[in-house]
Amino acid sequence: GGSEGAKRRAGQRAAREVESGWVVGLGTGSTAAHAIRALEDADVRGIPTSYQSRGLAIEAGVPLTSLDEVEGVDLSIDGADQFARGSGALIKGGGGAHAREKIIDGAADRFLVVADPTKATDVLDRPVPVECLPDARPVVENRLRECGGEPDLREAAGKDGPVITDNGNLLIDCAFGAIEDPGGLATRLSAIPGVVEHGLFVDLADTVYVGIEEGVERIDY
Ligand code: DER
Repeated sequence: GGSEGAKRRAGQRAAREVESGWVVGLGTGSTAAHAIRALEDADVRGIPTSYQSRGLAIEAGVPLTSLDEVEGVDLSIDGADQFARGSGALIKGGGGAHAREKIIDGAADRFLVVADPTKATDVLDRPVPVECLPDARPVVENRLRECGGEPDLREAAGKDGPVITDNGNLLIDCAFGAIEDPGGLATRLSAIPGVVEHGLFVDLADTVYVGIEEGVERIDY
């Protein structure tokens, strides 16, 4: 979705918040990619959240590190599939990287979301990606239905069969319609045995940068 110019403006604006010597979480997706490229000459170490963001960081010459080599994460920059304007709650996982993203985004002192205007909404209503241990899929799908969802196994492109995540698990996109209580649903999804991680990011985003026609809108939470 969203125009590439809007994504670029949001990503580049977020990258300007990075200071020398910082450890930066490198989000996944086409919007976060602009932030990674903008860090090309910065004196930072990046922690990637996927093979995709790792490859982009290597291309950009951003030195890589990992959680067990640093004291903490100063800032994380990541995209979103949807964000609720009022609360800053997110749906992430369109790129299948939300398990590692939530670890890094949650560990960061500040978590900046970068988005184009198509991601903004009043009420989250996109399907929620759920990463699931492969053998648990039947029981996870049943529990997702009990939560009022319609589970849909994410089929791969360029490979027969389902998508396999960077962690070796399956992805289930679960439609719930309008999600009036993201926090309550997030708690229920986290309690399902076999669920590795879901794409509801509640109370995590500190700032959202939205690339708009004439610049970048900043929303602080
Ligand atoms: O997977 C994710 O959560 C990504 O951040 C993502 O879905 C946003 O991707 P985009 O910036 O390419 O729209």
